[in-house]
Amino acid sequence: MRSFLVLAAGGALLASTASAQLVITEIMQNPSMVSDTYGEYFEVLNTSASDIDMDGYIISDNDSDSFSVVGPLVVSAGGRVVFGKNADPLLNGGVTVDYEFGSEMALANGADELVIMAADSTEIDRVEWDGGTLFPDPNGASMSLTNPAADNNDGANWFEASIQTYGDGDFGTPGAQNEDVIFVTISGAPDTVAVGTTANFDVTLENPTARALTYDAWIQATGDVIDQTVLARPNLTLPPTYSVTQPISLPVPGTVPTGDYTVSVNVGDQGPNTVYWSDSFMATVIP
Ligand SMILES: [Ca+2]
Ligand SMILES: [Ca+2]
Ligand SMILES: [Ca+2]
Ligand SMILES: [Ca+2]
Repeated sequence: MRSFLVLAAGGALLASTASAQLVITEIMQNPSMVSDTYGEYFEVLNTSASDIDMDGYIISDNDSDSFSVVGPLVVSAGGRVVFGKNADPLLNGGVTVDYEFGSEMALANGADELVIMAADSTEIDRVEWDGGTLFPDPNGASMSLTNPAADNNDGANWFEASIQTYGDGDFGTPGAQNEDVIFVTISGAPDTVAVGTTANFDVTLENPTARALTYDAWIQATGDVIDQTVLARPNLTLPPTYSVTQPISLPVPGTVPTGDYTVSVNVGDQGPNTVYWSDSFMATVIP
């Protein structure tokens, strides 16, 4: 079974970005399937633990583009909203837009800025991209922030989207987690394992994106009296568009209590035990 959990904005990140609250995480300044006057969008993530109503917030650039959000526009805790030039998915390349800004803002393909201010003009977030010097300079793909906790006004923390999750063919993830994703698939898992033998199965890890991804991988065995990591591979780097299948042989010594176990293959951040993607199977340990 292929499965992944979209949890990248989970507890660990929330804790480290308590003051950031709203973060610009994706900018489509240069769509190619439709004209820029229809297809531009940007995405805002709420990294706080509370819902935020952006009613009255001001979005601007450094010169003449500016609009005030006419709400309510509630960004749920850990959730995202998409601001788009045009809200009609039949015209904008298939983007689901939460808020249409229309002619009040344009996202230049070269250097331009996005600034979010609260209704009292307190600056909340700012991205100043540069048309390719430090930032990506895509055409038909969004600029995507690597990690909501990273400084999003540093071009090194942005990459060009390389997967297509919406609409007509441009690359981007409007309204969804930016594209870090690793598919975890277990195959050949046993239903029963006798003590004194090994549990044998295959684990396939696939990085479908166009850039290298580094996460911890570990295998967890959970039963009535046991919940422990049985194999760990910290800081595993998967190259771009890469898939690897690894045979696993877990010894089941005679000291292991018989009974039902869940064996999970997890990928994420092992320190706080944050699982981003996983697959699992159940097996019965028999005498
Ligand atoms: Ca364009
Ligand atoms: Ca602008
Ligand atoms: Ca543009
Ligand atoms: Ca996104």
